[in-house]
Amino acid sequence: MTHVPNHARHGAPRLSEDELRALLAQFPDWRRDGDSIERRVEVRDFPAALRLLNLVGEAAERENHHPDLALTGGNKVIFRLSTHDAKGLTGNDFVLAREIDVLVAVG
Ligand code: H2B
Repeated sequence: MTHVPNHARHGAPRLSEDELRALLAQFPDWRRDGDSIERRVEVRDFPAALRLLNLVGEAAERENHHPDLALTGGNKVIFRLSTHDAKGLTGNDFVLAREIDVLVAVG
């Protein structure tokens, strides 16, 4: 498992295509879309979606790494991660992606 720190690192370098390929293989629920990675989750209902968004929002604020978030169709949540400072994907995106995976898994 790739080692990941627990706080966004300022000035983190963009990942190379090789690094991205290797990391994405460890994140099967995420798909790459250009300079972002995205995960879509369908939860039980609107309150569950709001709870998940709040938990992810708190994690993001703790890490100072802010995702794009959307809630559509009443129970579908979209997470979209990119490092704006680096204009691309960095290790910081995968730190938060792993945390989102945990929060989704625990419900
Ligand atoms: N979030 C994301 N997703 N990308 C960034 O580059 C980023 C961030 N930069 N949150 C942080 C805040 C930066 O603006 C501050 C100054 O640390």
